[in-house]
Amino acid sequence: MSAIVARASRRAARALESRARPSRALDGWARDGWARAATATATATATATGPTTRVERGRASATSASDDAAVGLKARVAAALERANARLRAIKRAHGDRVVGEVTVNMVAGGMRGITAMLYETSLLDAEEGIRFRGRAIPELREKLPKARGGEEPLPEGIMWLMLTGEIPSEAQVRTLSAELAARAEVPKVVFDALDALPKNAHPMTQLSVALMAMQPESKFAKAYQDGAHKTTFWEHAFEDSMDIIARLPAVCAAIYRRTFKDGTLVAADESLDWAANFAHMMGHDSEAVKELMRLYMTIHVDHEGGNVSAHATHLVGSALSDPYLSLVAGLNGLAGPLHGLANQEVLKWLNETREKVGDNATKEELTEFVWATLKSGRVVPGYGHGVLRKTDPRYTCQREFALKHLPDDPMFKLVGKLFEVVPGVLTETGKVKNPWPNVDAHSGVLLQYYGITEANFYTVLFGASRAIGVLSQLTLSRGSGYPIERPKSVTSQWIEEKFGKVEA
Ligand code: NMX
Ligand code: MLT
Repeated sequence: MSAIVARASRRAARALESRARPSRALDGWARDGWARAATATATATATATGPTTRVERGRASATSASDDAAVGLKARVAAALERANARLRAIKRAHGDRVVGEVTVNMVAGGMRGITAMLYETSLLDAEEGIRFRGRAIPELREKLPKARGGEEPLPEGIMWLMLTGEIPSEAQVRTLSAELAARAEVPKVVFDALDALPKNAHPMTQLSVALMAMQPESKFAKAYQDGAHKTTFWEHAFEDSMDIIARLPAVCAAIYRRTFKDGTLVAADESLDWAANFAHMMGHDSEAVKELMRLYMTIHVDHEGGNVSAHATHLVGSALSDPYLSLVAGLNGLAGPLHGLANQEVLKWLNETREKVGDNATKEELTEFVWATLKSGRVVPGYGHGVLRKTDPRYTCQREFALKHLPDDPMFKLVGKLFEVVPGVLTETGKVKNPWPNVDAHSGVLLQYYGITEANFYTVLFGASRAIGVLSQLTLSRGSGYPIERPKSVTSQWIEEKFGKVEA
């Protein structure tokens, strides 16, 4: 057993122990039988699967089932990869030469919209129905994924397991994963030093990017590559880095929050909490309601198939065998754009602007006029429209359901509801907007501000922490399936004219 595995195993064992110990405030997180269930699952999964396949044999030689709390998930990923790779080989044999779609000049010149051009297994977006994670829609996942004790929202650890393996995890499996993440959560000091070197007014997304880059020298993937690792083991190193990154994100993001918007003091992790609840706790928000919101938020933002800017950028950079730190930062820098993830920040600002201008009892006519004024000033209406979706985003709908249950009388929530009645009509009237309906960002800020997370500039960091789970899961699978370096062809406008005929300008 390597020193790294031994160290991780000792930390995992300590984390499991601390969960087995009765704690002050468990906030719904199961106390009894915790360690027993986690250990039993890790052992049972490893035994049931057995190191029978090529990928698994590689895994089994690197770790030992009895002392690595992550083995449950890693073994399932190995088995899932073995199945997926066999299927992909068969698909290529049977359908490799089939035509998927046509590419027009408008598509080439129009942001590649509508071009089907990549494999991405963790989720798939349907223009009418919205996102499905491994074939399962959000309402089904809210019902079936494990929850915190006493909680009603799914734990993000569950969707991570699902994306990596294609399987709905048991409660015990999710808790094993949660324990493993807690065991890896220690953030190296260099991250805080790097953050301290930045001005406090650096945008939180810039801070997140810098913090992750400060951790990059620890990349196990980069080290393994330099040490000459065989390509069939790349996924394991990507998995290890991904686990480390996801484990540390709550502490890193909370530190950014507290140094930017609070007094800079850090709140210690509470190891009795699940990943999302601990995130809220370290930010300094401790109500059970805010923890439930974080669980839901972190689950629904996790992935949106492969073509969105953050997923695609991560995927593209990863295809050059850049390690998961480098790849994720590429994706997060894309998420920081106002047409992508930063839209959640822009929505809250725009809602506040709307409220200041028209008040809480605005008529539909007054709101319509305000929306037109936004458009006429050359800006977009943030939170509306989409590159693929052609209906209301189910992530908007599930946040609305949460609001109806927990904050039905909040004036900002009511404003969001009223805008839903006027914005689609206005956008349709422009004659050019292909999807006039709200997307995920139209709602998220209103829920966060209700629970005291009013700092809009931080919202994209929350989106990014969740998105990391999805894009790093796919990155691990991509390395496990040996996807090649991504390199589409580009052309010049002169090439188009030479091919189809010269035109008068
Ligand atoms: N407000 C004003 N104009 C819009 C909007 C909107 N919400 N949505 C689309 N348009 C315009 C768009 O700018 C384009 O105008 P032009 O031809 O003058 O350049 C025209 O309508 C056609 O665009 P579409 O094909 O409908 O949309 P596209 O696929 O190019 O862009 C978005 C998709 C999401 C970038 C776009 O709808 C938008 O800018 N929305 C507002 C920002 C936003 O909410 N982004 C978050 C997306 C979700 N996420 O989290 O990433
Ligand atoms: C996302 O969650 O990534 C956004 O909805 C943008 C997209 O899918 O293009």
